[in-house]
Amino acid sequence: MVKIAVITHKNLDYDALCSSSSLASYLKKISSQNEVYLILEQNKTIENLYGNIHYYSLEEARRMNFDSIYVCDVNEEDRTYGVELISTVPEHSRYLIDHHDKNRKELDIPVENRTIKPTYSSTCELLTEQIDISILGQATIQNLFMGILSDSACLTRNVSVNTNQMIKKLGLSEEDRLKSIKKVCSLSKEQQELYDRVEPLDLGIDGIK
Ligand SMILES: [Mn+2]
Repeated sequence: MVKIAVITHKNLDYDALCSSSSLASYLKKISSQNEVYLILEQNKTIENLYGNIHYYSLEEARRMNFDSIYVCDVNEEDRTYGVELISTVPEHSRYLIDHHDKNRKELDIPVENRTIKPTYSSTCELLTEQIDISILGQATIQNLFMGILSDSACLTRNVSVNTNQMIKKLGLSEEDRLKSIKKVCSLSKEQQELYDRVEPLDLGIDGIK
């Protein structure tokens, strides 16, 4: 058995959640020898994911011994949930998959084990490219799309031709895409109330007559 930890950043957003949970289910699927533990900070966003996501707290993880560790969507010591677990596994078994370019203190992960693509919208886009998505279940595919949507502000920024190709690769139906868009991009009740209260901006400039 190979005991694998998958971790991500604090203050979970959909890209962090969806990339780490998708990678965890991928690692489970590629070998029956893999015993995979997704380690996440408590966050109510987790309830919005597709499929049954089973995860562990840091307290539980501290009591385990891992053979390898995968870090998703973060390369900063102070933003990583469970950062202390990294030093407990052999250096050559530490992996990073991320899309951020500017970092504070970087994680102690060998350069050859880092997959970082700063031009990508999201870690979910990067994962979609790097792994064999045909072995993933529909819920995981749907989660990968949510991660792409979330980090790209619903495909309005940081997108490229590659983003488009990866969305095509996911192969979701229009209906399924809309379901994810609704989850990620619509305003919450509280946000909508705030939005409705916003007055038109007065720039102090007279309109053109
Ligand atoms: Mn991200």
